[in-house]
Amino acid sequence: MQDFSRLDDLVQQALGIIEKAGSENELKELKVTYLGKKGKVTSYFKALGSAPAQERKALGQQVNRARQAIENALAVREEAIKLDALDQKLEARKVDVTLPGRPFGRGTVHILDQVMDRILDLFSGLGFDVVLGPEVETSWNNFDALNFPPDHPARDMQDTVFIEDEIVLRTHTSPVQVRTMKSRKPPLRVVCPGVVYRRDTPDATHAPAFFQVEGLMVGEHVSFAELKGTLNLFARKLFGEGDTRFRPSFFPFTEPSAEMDVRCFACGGEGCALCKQSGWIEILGCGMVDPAVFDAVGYDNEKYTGWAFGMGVERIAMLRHAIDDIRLFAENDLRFLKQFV
Ligand code: 2NM
Repeated sequence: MQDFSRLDDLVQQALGIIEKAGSENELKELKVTYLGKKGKVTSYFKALGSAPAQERKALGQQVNRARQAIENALAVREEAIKLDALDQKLEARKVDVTLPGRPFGRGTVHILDQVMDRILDLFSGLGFDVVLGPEVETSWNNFDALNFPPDHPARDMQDTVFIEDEIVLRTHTSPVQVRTMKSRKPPLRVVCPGVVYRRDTPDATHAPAFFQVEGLMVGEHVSFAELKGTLNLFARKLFGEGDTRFRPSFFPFTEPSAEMDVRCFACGGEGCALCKQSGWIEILGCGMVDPAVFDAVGYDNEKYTGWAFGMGVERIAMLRHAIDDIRLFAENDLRFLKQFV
C-alpha cells in the first residue's frame, strides 16, 4: 500500500535528480524509474484502486500532477542537454574572424594577352569591331579569295599545315576578314585577333603557332592617307611619340603594299643591337586591298576601296618588353610570366 503523503517528497526528489542529469540516456533511465511500467509514480496509479472511494478522485488528480511535473522536468532537461551539446559543437569549431585570410594564389594575365588587349582597345576606340573566326579554314578563304596565285609558295605543304586536300590550319587571320566581307556590306572596320599556324622549325624568332592581329577598313573613298593616319596614331599610342616610315613591300592581297617602321625606341635612331644599327624597327605590314579580293567576296571594286594591315603579336611584345626568344611565350614558366604583372 502506497503512502500518498510521501508522493510530494518523491516528486521533489525526482525533480532534483532530473535537474542534475547529464545525458539523454540518463533521462531515459529516469523516465523508466519514475514513469515506467514498474515506476515509482506508476505504483501510485496502481494503488488508487485500493484507496477509499471518497478520496480516490483527489488522490488521482495528485498522482496526475506528479506525473505531469516529472514529464515537464524531463522535457526541460532534455532541451537543455541538447542545447549544451550544440554549444559544445559550435565552440569546438569556432571561426576566428580576426585571423588573416589564407593567401589566394592569383594568376596573372599572360603578357601576350596584355599586348593583344592594348592593341584591340586602341582599334576599338577608333570604331573597329573585334571579329573572331575558325582556326581550321578552307584553302579558298585562306588563299584563293586573298589573291594568292595557285603556285604561290605559301600554299606549299612545306609552309602550311594541311588537314585535308582543301582544308588548312589558317596561316593568317585574313580569312576572318574574307568571312566578314562575305557576310557584311561596306562600310566596315574590323580587327581580327587569333592564333595562326605555319610549318616552321622553332627557333628564337619562329614558332609553329603564333598570334596575329589583322585589321581591315572598307568603304567609299577610303584612301592610303587614312591607312597612314590610323596606323601612325596606333604606333604612337603603343610605342611613344617617335617618327614612323612606310617602305614599299609586296603582299598578294594588297596593292600598293608597305612595311611600317617605328623609330628605334631603344637607341632613339642612333643605331643599336635591337634595330640592327638601322635606327628603325619594323612593326607591321599593310596596304590597299587588291581589287581582286573585293571581286572574290562580291564587293563592287569600282565603288569600294579599303586598306588592311597585319602584325605578329609576339613580335610586338618582344620589342616592347625586350624578350629575346619567342618560345618563352608558350613554355608556361612562371618565372618568365610573373615579370609582366
Ligand atoms: C598583312 C599585310 C597587308 C590583310 C589583307 C586582308 C584582306 F582580307 F583584307 F585582304 N587582311 N589582312 C593584310 C594586308 C595583312 O599582314 C602582314
